[in-house]
Amino acid sequence: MSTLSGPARLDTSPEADSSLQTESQARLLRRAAGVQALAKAMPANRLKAAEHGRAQAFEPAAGEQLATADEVVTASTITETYASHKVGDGLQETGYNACNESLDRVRADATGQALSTNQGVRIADNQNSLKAGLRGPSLLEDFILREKLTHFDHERIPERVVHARGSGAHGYFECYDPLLALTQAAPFAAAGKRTPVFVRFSTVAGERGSADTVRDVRGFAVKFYTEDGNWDLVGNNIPVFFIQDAMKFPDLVHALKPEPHHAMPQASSAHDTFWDFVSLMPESTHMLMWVMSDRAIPRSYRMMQGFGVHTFRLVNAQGEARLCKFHWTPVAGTHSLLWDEAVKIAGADPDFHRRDLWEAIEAGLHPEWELGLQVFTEEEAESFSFDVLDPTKLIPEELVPLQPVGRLVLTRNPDNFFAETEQVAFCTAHIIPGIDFTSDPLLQGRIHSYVDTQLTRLGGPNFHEIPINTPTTQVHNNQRDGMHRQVIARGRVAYEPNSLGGGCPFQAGRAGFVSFPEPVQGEKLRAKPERFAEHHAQARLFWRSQTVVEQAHLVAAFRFELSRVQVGAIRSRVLAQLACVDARLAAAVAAGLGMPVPTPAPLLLPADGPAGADTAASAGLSLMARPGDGKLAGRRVALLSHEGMDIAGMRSVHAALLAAGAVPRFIGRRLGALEARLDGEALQVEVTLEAAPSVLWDALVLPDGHRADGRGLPLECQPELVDFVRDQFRHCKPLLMLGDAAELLRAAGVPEALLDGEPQQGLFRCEPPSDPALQIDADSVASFINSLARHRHFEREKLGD
Ligand code: HDE
Repeated sequence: MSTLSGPARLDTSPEADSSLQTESQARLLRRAAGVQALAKAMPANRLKAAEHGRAQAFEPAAGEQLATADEVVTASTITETYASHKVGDGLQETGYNACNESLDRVRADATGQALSTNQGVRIADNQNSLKAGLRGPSLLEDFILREKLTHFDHERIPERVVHARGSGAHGYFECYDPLLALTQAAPFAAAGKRTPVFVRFSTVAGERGSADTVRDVRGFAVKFYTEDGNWDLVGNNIPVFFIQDAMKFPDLVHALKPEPHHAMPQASSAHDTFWDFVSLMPESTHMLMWVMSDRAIPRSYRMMQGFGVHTFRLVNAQGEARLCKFHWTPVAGTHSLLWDEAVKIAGADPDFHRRDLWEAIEAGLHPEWELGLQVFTEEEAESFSFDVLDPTKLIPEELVPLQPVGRLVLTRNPDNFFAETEQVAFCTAHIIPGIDFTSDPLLQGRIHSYVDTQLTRLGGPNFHEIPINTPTTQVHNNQRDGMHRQVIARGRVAYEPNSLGGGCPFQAGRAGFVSFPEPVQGEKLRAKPERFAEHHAQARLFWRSQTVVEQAHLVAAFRFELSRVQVGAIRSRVLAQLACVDARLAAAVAAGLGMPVPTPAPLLLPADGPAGADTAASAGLSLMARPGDGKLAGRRVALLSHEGMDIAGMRSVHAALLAAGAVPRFIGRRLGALEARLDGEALQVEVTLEAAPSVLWDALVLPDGHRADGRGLPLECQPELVDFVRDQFRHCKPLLMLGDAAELLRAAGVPEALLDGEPQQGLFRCEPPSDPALQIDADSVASFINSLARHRHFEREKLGD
């Protein structure tokens, strides 16, 4: 007791004055005795022996935990039962971390509340700084102004070095059937089990304020808050990557980002440094095919696939492992924009994808994906012509079919973009029992990089305590201190093993995360496996699996990007890579650039070597393979409205679209009521043509009625209307005419038949009922709705252009 204050023993003699023996002295002594007994019960570290030997890897021992019956015997302060409004009543459950409660613990609402400073002092005047006299200088002592400005000055944090632009939402993952034979991962434990998730979609290259619809890979990151801790599946909407080794990631990103001397171009790969790099990295060719395809300009986050990219490992409770690829398939189907549309949307609504996601969720149209697994053994992997550790390769579904295992549903928008979407920290190192890594050299580098980047971005090692990042399961360890620490850890024990804290927190042993004991052998060296040297077979597989329309878009995208490249030799080098993929592809791109097709690039593996693809074509690689559930959820339809139109007809189409789940809007030259012609009923125009130009709509309805607006100007003489219709048609969108709109269509250059003489698809005409009291032709409206569900009528495009 030489360093403890208080009495060394209680005086129990009859003559002792009990009033001098305070309750806390008694408690102090009781605890000293209890702690002594606790420490004595651990005469040695019994676990030490179990730290050694191979068996430890399979059956790690649980830590030793000593129970004490006396609640005074803790490693904490003796005074903790002192109660106040601030410190609480000290009666908190032992072994409990209050920071792991739901987000409600930090959700703030100001309804009915006055303004205050961050110290809780109520602010009398939020309009004026403190001045010496009405026209005098501001005073340094104005702590209210200074606090406000200081906080404002530091409001920004560094944006993500890649994937800076993104949008997130809450939801759940629901398991179809237990997968216990495959994995002990908590989300797959029982049929119908729901695990909360937070999902963030993103673009890669652009800065935080860049446009949503640029050509780019999209991030698809899912954080599962499981009872075994957080599991992050940090994937993309493309199943392969540009490079095979983490060593090349900074080079790739430096080549892709705006060029360092003049910081251009923003959010675009169409520039010299990107193509310089990738044309010297033939392993990028497969990913380039995906990025130049319409996958890189999705219509909506809700309409794109997601992939874990790397091969992961699933481990069951018996320690048996299988290899696995993760796939998210959108229930709404895979749909994309056209390039011309994407470029125009970037100006008309840079938040196009963010808005679409937010509005769908707010409207209760919960975006949904099905999770599918490709599960295979190490032996099966050996039989493939490519290496499953090579992230530039996918596994065709013909080789390993997709096994549907559950669904992801997004049901709730964040309360606050910064607190949740910006501060969420995804990390490939966040895995849980049942999931494990493979030695994919790209994945291995990522395991380091994601935690590391948060140290700068979120300001220190305690980013896991930011509410959106805290697991819903309990967190207890001996990590302490650091910037912005939130948890107030009780007591003096911050090490393990210990006896003073009864051994707690103790190592969990077999109940904790046990790494799969993958046999690893070999020399320490910097090189790649031989099979990584094949670079073109799966690029060819992708090309062959695309429809004619998709191939045409791919060629156009290569042409556009390379036409922005200023150094001819770089263009030529890309063509040499494409020539290794497919002669027709290379010739088409070369023709667009006015260049000859160069000699194919040298192959590292002989052409008669392993095919790399194991199949000639793979249907699932086409966007058209997944048209979706045919629902209109959130599809935007413009009902062009002008003075003198047949309002009743438009209203009935509006009602049918609403009933089908679409978002119909009356759009016109100006807002407000339209004068009614036939039924005398006024109709309100909700959106103006300039606020929401043609590209922001999935389909168009033209009304019946006067062919001129209120000013008497024929519709076909109004350039904005003509442009609107032309873009709808050019972007292959369905068009419904109530009555005759021949003049307007002619002015917009809409031909009556396709080039091959086939009738136009996606153009619907509906005769107005002879009696205005009758309903509009329901069949035509239904055909229009079906066509909208199908998304686009690509047969309108001049193929091969
Ligand atoms: Fe990332 N990546 N990445 N990445 N990545 C980041 O982490 C990195 C890679 C992906 O919504 C960063 O928190 C390295 C592949 C997504 O917050 C950073 C390598 C795939 C997101 C980082 C890769 C991805 C990121 C930037 C090669 C698809 C956004 C901010 C070894 C499977 C997550 C951050 C979100 C973000 C590093 C390659 C997907 C710097 C070193 C392959 C979806 O740590």
